[in-house]
Amino acid sequence: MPSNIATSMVSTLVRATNGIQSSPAAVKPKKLLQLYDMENCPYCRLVREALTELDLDAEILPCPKGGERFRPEVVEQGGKAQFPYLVDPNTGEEMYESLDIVAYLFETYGQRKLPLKWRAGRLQTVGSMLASAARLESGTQIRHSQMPEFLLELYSFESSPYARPVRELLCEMEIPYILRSCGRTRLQEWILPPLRQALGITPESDIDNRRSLQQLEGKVAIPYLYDPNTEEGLFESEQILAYLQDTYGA
Ligand SMILES: N[C@@H](CCC(=O)N[C@@H](CS)C(=O)NCC(=O)O)C(=O)O
Repeated sequence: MPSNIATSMVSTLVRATNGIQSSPAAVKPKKLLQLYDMENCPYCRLVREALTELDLDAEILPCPKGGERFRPEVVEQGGKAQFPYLVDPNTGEEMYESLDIVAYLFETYGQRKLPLKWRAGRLQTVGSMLASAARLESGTQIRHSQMPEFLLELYSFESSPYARPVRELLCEMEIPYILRSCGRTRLQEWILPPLRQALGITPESDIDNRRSLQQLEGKVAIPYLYDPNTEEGLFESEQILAYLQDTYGA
């Protein structure tokens, strides 16, 4: 296993059951939520975990250290460079503070009681800091790139060890994208895609993005990147990383 995936797996294990399973929100936002985010920031991770758990999509606006594309927008709108920063065009809410954002998402869209683990939010923050430590500076430092014209789309769930390096690179390159949430809802989804294919298993899913991907590509494997600029659709983290560097690397 390449070391990149091994340390990503450590982050996944540290976060245990967080950011994997979905129980879709009662109400889905009409307009995409916007999240100003830094991939390996422990606070931003908590918000992305909640997005997976509520099955909410969002436009991710990457703000690595030294970033110039989206960081200034946060300072202008909110008054300081602090991440995560959520903008909800549906309600006009704009907010800092990861745990406030998580509570807001559960209340506004989940329309259910905040799960106990999120009420012990400080513990989640400590756990997320440990997960960040495993990835050192990955996904936090700027890497210059060309800006795509149209938003890329990444099918991902937060704790996927393979999707993480893709999100890190998108963040470093300051490439904005639509995060298509693809949490798991069925036991069969825990079987890795190659084995599923070998056994002829096609898991049912309650998740719209998983069902769309199955229809579009005939299988579900995470991560999956769709680039409307080139009309390329790619599975396999290694291939997606190479594609992003070749297509948008400065
Ligand atoms: N209490 C805040 C803490 C957020 C925070 O400290 N974020 C760091 C990144 S991990 C930050 O914005 N640092 C400033 C910067 O990166 O410029 C929360 O939970 O959202």
